[in-house]
Amino acid sequence: MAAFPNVSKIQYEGPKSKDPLAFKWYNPDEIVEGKSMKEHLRFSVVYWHTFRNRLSDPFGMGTAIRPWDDGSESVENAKKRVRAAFEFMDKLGAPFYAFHDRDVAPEGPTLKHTNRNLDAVVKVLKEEQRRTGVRLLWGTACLFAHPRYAMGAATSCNADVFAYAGAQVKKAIEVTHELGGEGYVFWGGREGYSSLLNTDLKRELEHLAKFLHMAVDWKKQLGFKGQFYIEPKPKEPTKHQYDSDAAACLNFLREHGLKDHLKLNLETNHATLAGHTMQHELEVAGAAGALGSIDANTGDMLIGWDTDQFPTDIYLTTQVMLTILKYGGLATGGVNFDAKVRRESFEPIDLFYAHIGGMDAFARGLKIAAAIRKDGRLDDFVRQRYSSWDSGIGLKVEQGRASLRDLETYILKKGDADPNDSGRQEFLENLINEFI
Ligand code: XLS
Ligand code: NI
Ligand code: NI
Repeated sequence: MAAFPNVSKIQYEGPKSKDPLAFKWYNPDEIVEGKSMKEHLRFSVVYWHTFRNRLSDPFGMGTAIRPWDDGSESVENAKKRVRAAFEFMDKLGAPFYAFHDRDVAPEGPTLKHTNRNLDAVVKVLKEEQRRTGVRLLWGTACLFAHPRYAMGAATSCNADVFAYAGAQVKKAIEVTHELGGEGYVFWGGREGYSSLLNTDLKRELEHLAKFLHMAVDWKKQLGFKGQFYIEPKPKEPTKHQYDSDAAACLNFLREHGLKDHLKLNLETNHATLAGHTMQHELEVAGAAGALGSIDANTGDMLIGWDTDQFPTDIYLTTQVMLTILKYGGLATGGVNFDAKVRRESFEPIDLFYAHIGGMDAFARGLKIAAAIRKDGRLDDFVRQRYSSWDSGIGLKVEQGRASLRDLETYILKKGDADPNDSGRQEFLENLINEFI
């Protein structure tokens, strides 16, 4: 029985279409900057929000209507969910998906049972991947939902919990490898603290580094070639998450000799929770050669949590795509919709509307960003703004050939610095709006 009997394959119909089940902008085979939209954007559907989220909130029970799901934690039900998920992704035309181990298969009484459950469901995932051609963008382990992880996993005060988490991650990497995953994500679910009164921060951070090194070693032994990512987030569920933003993650990776092994998976709503824009986070990662993948969503400025809404703001997607194009695109990563429909949008069809909207918003952002780049005025302006570094004293500094004494000699001779030029922010904002 089909899960979405009234939906057929979503087609591109162009901007004039009034069909809510058609793409207006996402035209998979259309070439932008020498690559198809499909290759640029590498859209991915998340299993947890799309197929496991019942749309409850702290004040009310789930509202989601999901006829294919009997609500039980049985392996049989998990398998039925897989069929529904792949029907959805296939009809949507999303080339990738992402999951946590515990999204796809239920936990059993012991790790051995749990692994057996996972293997049974992975078999079906494999079958469905083969049937539809949908691939795994990345896998991950859920190290935050079970009560054993209340104090964190790799940063737990309890060494047994650390061991359990390690065993779980070992298996999750194996399963990701088996499914041909292009990557594996470490999001520090509860790696952080609620109170420093009971927390040995230094020790916890060292444990986290040990944990990641073990994962890197296991990856090598296994021959898994996928990319590892770390996903920053400043708070929620803990008051202070260790991987708080791109800069903090990069510093941690460098300090512990992990920089070559992990890139960043950046999420829009996490960026804003950290007091940054998504573009800032992307630029920080890009500048460090660590721009890996994105969790595409958006927050609500009036709600202070990770609301994980679908991205629909063209201005935002334009900024994101400008930076992604600037740094050469997403190689192994993708535009992964770590987003959920609102509690009020409880029908199965809403899952389609949400994803189609997000895909169209990113396709538009891509086209606008490419047009801005082709136009060249923005790039020219920035290049011109820094032109004093292209020759003379600027070039000497950049080449590491100048000392403070040289700077003194230079300015004493000159008398004063050349005047600044206007930053022209408003002019540039108007320029961007020409393209939107
Ligand atoms: C939660 C995170 C999570 C990761 C995967 O806020 O975004 O969904 O992406 O564990
Ligand atoms: Ni995420
Ligand atoms: Ni999130």
